[in-house]
Amino acid sequence: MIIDRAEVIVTSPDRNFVTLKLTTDEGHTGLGDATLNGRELAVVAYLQDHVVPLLLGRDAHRVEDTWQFLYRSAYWRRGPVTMAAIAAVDTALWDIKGKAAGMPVYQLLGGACRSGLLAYGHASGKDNEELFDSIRSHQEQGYKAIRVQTGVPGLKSIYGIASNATYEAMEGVRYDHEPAQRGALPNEEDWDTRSYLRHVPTVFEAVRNEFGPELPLLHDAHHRLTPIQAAKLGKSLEPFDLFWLEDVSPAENQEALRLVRQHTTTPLAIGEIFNTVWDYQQIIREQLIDYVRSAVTHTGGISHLKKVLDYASQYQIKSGMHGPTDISPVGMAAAMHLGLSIHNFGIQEYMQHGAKTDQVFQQSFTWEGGYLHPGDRPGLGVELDTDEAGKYPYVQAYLPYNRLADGTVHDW
Ligand code: EZ4
Ligand code: CO
Repeated sequence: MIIDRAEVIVTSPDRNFVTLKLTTDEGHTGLGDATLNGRELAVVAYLQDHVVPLLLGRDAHRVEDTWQFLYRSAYWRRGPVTMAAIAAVDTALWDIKGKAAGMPVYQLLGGACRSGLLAYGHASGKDNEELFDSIRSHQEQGYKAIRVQTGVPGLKSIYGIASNATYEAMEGVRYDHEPAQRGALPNEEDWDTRSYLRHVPTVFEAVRNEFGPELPLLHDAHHRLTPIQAAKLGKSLEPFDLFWLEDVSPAENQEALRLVRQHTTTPLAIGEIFNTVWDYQQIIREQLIDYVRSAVTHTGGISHLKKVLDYASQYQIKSGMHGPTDISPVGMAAAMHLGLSIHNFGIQEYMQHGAKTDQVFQQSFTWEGGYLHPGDRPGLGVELDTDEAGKYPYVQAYLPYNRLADGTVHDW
């Protein structure tokens, strides 16, 4: 079975998505997600100019060999652009293999280890009152685990608060769960670590008082703290029994987490911006984290993320795959097939896509009682409607960035 067509499809129904579509001489098609939020066109060029010409004529069944060929023959290894491009090829080949075998991808990965995937959603509010409403509305939608983000007194606009979102979809509809803003320049947000560290524990105390001890709660510090500040936050949140605390410090400094770990038993999740097992080598080996946050889309595809998670499993570290709106329905499906088939699944992030996105991508997954399942269609279970996709051309969009009160650029 030979790859005889490879197309890179860019569409922006509610936000930008980059999708690789491979077609074989036997007529099977496969999809892979290559969306890199705010830098989408770099991956398009990498795929179109340098990868597509190498795929034509290759044996579509050789998933691992194609991965190794693309990774090693480039000579320049790793990095988000390269690894998103390789991920898209890998995912599309798994999709094709599933269709050729007449089986959903999770069956090819060893079969289901559970009946569904516990998922968490994003509740947020400018203040506690708005937050509580958002938590209740997530519970009504079935969510059994909830991420909590709030505004901080004195700061105008910070990451993760839906009601602050200024993102306008093409027809003027606010798209709540989306930090990227359409426009020629990134938005500027503000940040003050001391106010944040004082405020967050009061929010979790209020949430526990209102919702009780059972509800699994998560929080994302989004890379903004130094190691000692991160340690302090983990310690101050211990009474509120978090499911995890995410991205407490800029994760490229793997050793920083040793210091955090010495001070707190709050479980740590990291890795949404990582792209290979090498980014995790030390923190897995030294057991400095509890959850691996990588998405299939940004970590070399199903083949490579499975290796990361198998390695993590030796240390009782579990999956917590990234699932924001910038992971396309194809990337989400890939995550669900992988999550269903590994033993060390932890939790899946699940933010719902917009209605137009769901028209462009026809999907087979189910969402019931707080659990996701990828469905049983052969392959990934996602098809892309190219006519629908064609209605929504790429729109420039950037993630915001932070400045401190004195004007210094800070981690966003
Ligand atoms: O900021 O996906 O845990 N989720 C996150 C996300 C990221 C965006 C960046 O594109 O941190 O909201
Ligand atoms: Co995050």
